Amino acid sequence: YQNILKSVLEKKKLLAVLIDPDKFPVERTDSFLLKVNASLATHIFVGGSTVDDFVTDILVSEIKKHSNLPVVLFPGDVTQITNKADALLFLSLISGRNPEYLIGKHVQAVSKLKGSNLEVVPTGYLLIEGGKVTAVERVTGEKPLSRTNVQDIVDTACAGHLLGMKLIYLEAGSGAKAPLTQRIISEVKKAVQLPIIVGGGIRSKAQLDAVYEAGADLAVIGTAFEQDELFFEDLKAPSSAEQLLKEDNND
Ligand code: 1GP
Repeated sequence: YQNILKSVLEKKKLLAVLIDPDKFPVERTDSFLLKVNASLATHIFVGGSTVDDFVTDILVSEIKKHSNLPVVLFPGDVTQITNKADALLFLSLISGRNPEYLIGKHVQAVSKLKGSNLEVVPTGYLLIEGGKVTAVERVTGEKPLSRTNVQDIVDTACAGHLLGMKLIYLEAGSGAKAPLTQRIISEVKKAVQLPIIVGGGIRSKAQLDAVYEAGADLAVIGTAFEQDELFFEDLKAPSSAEQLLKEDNND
């Protein structure tokens, strides 16, 4: 969390590649992680809405063999908690009213977290209309917030802040038709003095830049990489020679 805060202060944008253990064949880890490591990615998020027991544990061990990026759990359920990751987004679905996803799963998680080294980061999670019914909606039974009622989104994020959440995650849902609008992101950013995570439906460099420009501190991309690894080419980290040239030009 301190690293995220530092990046926000330095105005450095962060990018998480989301790997869903339910969809990702573990044999692909090696080649996939080569591309992740050469890209602008700063974090690896691991999680999904429906994942079989122990699958996350095996996948995180494998990821750790092939990348030094921090691995952050983004769990759909308690079964996805593994001590092998670095941190856990302790997500509370504050856009919904289902007690299970506001506090119930968290109580269940406590026995799993005892003695664990995971850094637990309380995160206010807001599901917002993404143009289709998403897995989060199916699993939690919760309707997303309306895209057009921006004040409701802002008030929900502010309430999360007042409750002590350390991150706000604005979620359009995996595979959303379009990313969240710049207006939603910028209004939340203005109102809440916390790092803002934005995910769902980001499929191009232009969309990623728009999300950052609006105020997202950390963007999450899953589906676009799952469907086409060539997308990593658009998000390649500059080589050290290119980086030096850029810095010289800025001087
Ligand atoms: C989903 O925000 C993430 O929880 C990523 O969404 O799969 O659409 O990139 P995509």
